[in-house]
Amino acid sequence: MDQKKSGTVGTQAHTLGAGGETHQISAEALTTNQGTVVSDNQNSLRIGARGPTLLEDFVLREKTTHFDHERIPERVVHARGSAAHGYFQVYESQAALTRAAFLQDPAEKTPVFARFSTVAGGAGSADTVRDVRGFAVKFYTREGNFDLVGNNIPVFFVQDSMKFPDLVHAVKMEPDRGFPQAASAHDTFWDFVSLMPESTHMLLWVMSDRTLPRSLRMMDGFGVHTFRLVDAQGKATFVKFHWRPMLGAVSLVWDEAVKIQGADSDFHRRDLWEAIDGGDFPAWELGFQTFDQETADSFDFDVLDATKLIPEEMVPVKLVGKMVLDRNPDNFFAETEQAAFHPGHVVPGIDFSNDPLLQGRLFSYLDTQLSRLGTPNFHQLPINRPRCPMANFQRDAKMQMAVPQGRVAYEPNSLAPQGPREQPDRGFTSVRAMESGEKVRERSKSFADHYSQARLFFNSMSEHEKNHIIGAFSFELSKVATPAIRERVIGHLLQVDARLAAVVTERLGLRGKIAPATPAVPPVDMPPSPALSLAHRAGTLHGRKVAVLITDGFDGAWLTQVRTAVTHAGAKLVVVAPRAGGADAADGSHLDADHALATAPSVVFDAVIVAPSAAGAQTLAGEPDAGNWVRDAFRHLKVIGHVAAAAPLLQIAGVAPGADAGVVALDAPGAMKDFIAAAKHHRIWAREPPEPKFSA
Ligand code: HDE
Repeated sequence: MDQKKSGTVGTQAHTLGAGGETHQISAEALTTNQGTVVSDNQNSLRIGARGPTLLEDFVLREKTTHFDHERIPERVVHARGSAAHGYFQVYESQAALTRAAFLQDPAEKTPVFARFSTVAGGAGSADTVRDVRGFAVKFYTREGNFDLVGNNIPVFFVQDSMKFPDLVHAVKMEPDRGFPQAASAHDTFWDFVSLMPESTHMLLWVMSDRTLPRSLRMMDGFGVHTFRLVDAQGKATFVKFHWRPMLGAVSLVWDEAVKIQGADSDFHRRDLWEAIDGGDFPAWELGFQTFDQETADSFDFDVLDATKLIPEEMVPVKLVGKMVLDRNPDNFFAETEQAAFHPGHVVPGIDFSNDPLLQGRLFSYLDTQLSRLGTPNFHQLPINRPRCPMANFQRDAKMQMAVPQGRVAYEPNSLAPQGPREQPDRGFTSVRAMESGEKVRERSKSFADHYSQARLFFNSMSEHEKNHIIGAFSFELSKVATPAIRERVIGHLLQVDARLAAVVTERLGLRGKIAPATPAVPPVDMPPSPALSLAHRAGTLHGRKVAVLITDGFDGAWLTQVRTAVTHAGAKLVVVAPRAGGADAADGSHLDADHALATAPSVVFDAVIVAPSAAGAQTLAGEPDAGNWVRDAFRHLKVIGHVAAAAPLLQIAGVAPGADAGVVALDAPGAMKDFIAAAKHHRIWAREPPEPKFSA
């Protein structure tokens, strides 16, 4: 086709919206950034069709220059992230605790933008790596933006902000070789944490199922630090923030997470996007753990220490409101990438504590925006802009989008009586607090107990959760090449739990006696906190994906019933067939497939149904992809429903019909109910070997 002609057909243009901020696709002329209409977007300007290109070609140079600068530095941590818009609504007024505007009126919907992330990997890294997840929410309240910049784990690796760059350097790719990407299983990470006893509690969490969430929609969130809520009279109450997913909190198993990295490295991003796109809006409840100074003083630990949590059994979590994410971003870069979160973005009614980690963060997040977004005017980007009036005398700086009027850019002034003025009554006021002491670089003695809560966490886990922690330590330390580092970690584990330390030692094949680490203060045994275990959360199929594997000759009427049952339980039925085009039912009708078998291994589903025809099952029994589909579903403890005709395929996969409560024959009437009931539990834990000898 003639290149020149094809370029002029159906050209679309981006036009600047009225406020200059929105770009809408319209069928108008394609222009340069200066508005000059472009006649040819296919060919650069040259002397003769085969001659040299001219420097004069301002269209080419503008387009190329803009393209060359499309990338901005990725976040130094939390680079890989996915986000969505939504709203928050409080259940009832929290005026008794806080004057924060968005926590007063149950009828008021406060817009939010929530970004979830991994910590260690780069922007293009895989979603299902073992890592802490960021859980950052920007509330666009009518009294300013409040950013709750939390994680999916309630504690942190280090107590003082001074250690954060070291932690991050240790976990990121090793600087000489540039690997491993998005992984803590390497020497520098374990070297650092083994020398930081305060990391032990967090390590227990990181080696647990918490760092392998099934979905961003199915994980908890925590504000981590102690904050303050402040009422209209200035009275402050300490608070820990919690987010509880309405879809339940569930995790992947390790082998599954690893295989998903190959099958779909965008697994979490796609899952969040598709759920919202399909109208299945994820939601979380916001919880407060509130307490006063006297209660704080009664604890054996310090509430200013971010390596400690407050067990819910000691201070219950009160659910105060709900966040619903109901809209995907229009543009990943403009919104998700340019969103600038900062724990220092607070509103009247919310204040900080002296947690030294939080105090350091209050500096870091503003500073990082200057290098990432390049200007102190980052608040003018649409995603960061407050949705309430904003006025002050800050002026100029790079990429100034506003055109302030008048000659007054200072305060006090008498020349602009209508200009913005401070508001002693309704403005943000810090909690009045008496602070005194010597100027020191010193860690409080109240931060010295590094093992009691690590023990608490381990002792609060169910058996399978404990085994997963043991498996993860064994796996990660097996990838550490320096024996002294492994032994130092085991020294800490000996202070946590004897079996944990012994099994990890054995799995690593370490010989000789390893000395326990010397605690700075003797650990205390706290009563277990069942709330820390995910095993006690109620099961549901809501938001889950159930895959059905069919072949030509499948039973169409039966499949319709299966779809009804699965949909009724709140899940989505996904049809997988040997070919992308789908399969013909026994009655001659045709069903399109959602995926071809080779592109949709069972790891990306929550439960599976094997429903080929007898002939189809014979053929599939000879296909490695099909065998792996069933074998992996079984290995990953998923509930497997099957028709009688599936027997040859089950046999190849080593799955005996009726092997356990999670292998459900679906031919009998009413059997679908059993399948749904079993699948709600997500995994058949009884199927898992109690203490695998070598594998994770
Ligand atoms: Fe962050 N952290 N952090 N962090 N953090 C950043 O800010 C930092 C910490 C968290 O989706 C950076 O804009 C310091 C704890 C989330 O955009 C940076 C310290 C918690 C996100 C930064 C911490 C977090 C970040 C990188 C120790 C849980 C992603 C880019 C004092 C409570 C937010 C950026 C998003 C991002 C600094 C520790 C959560 C460099 C100095 C503890 C969810 O400013």
